[in-house]
Amino acid sequence: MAEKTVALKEEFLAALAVADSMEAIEKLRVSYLGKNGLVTGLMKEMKDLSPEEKKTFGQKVNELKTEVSDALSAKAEEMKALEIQKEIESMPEFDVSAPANLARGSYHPITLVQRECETIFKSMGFTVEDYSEVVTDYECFESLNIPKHHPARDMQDTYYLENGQLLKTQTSAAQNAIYKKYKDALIHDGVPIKAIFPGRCFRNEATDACHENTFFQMEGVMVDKDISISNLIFFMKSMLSEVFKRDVKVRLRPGFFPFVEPGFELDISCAICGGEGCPSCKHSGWLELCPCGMIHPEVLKAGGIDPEEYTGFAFGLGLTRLAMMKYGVGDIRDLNSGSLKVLSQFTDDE
Ligand code: FA5
Repeated sequence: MAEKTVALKEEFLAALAVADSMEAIEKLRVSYLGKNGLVTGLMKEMKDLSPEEKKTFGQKVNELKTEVSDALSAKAEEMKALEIQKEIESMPEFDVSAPANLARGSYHPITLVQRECETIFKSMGFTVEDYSEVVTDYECFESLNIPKHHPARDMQDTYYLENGQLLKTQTSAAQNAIYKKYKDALIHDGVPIKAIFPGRCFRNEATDACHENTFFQMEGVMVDKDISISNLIFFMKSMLSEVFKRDVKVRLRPGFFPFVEPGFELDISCAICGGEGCPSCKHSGWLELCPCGMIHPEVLKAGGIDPEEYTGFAFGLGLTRLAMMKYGVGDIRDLNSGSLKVLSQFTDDE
């Protein structure tokens, strides 16, 4: 009879070794330890044995019962751990160090272009100035030779605050403050004024593919003795060639701005259509990008600088339009849309 328990144990261990699920283990438990199970069946066979044999065999069967039960429990634990492991492995990858479940952020294309221009101008000795978005009428117009009721104001309608201040229509609004900030160094130490001031501008006007009511400009001024139009053209061409990484086709045509004399419109060949004509360039093949000119004597005077002794140039680069040209954005409104689908395409690896 003892051999029977050994044989049954071997048979059970073989079956247990191939059991690969909780269900299979449960089936084994029922077929060995259940009411009609194989181990229980051995117990039933004891009734025909002598009392002595009953004792020895009973012990063996009890041992077998305990071994089977322990082995089943151990295998069930092992199987549970395996199933948990499988579940963990089937979960999506998780990186504890990753920031919240958000797509990677990116710089706005206007920020990218602005930084690029700043780097270029800094390398040419210009300082980068920051200036307020809310300005006075004097800063935005009067100091720029645009008195009240001057028709030039019609082209730059804006948003006025109740206290008479306004949202600046042009970065030129900072010119007067810059001249006053640096005039002493110019006059007493002979340090030329070379500054750029990027900023957000606002105009109350209808929007279309190349006009927004909120857009960015970057103003630049240089004042010293003997500054001429040649200096202006040199700086403009150097900057645009650096930004576009190629020789850029530009054209200068006369332009009127009360704060420069002479004044020019600097246009660049439309990069969207290659100069063929499209809605972005109003079908002209050219995009008005950077009005500029020689600073008007009245503007220098208002800044505390003697126009008999000093001359200078100023330009007002349309940063938003420059970003459109550089990145091939056909509609200016996409840049203010806040659409991540559009804006995330311009990420650089800074
Ligand atoms: C001016 O704002 C002058 N202050 C520029 C200037 C500075 C001239 C210094 C001379 C000397 P204008 O209104 O043309 O000029 O605007 C300058 C540039 O800003 C335009 O060429 C264009 O690129 C951009 N711009 C103007 N209005 C808008 C608009 N509504 N949406 C997008 N860009 C605009």
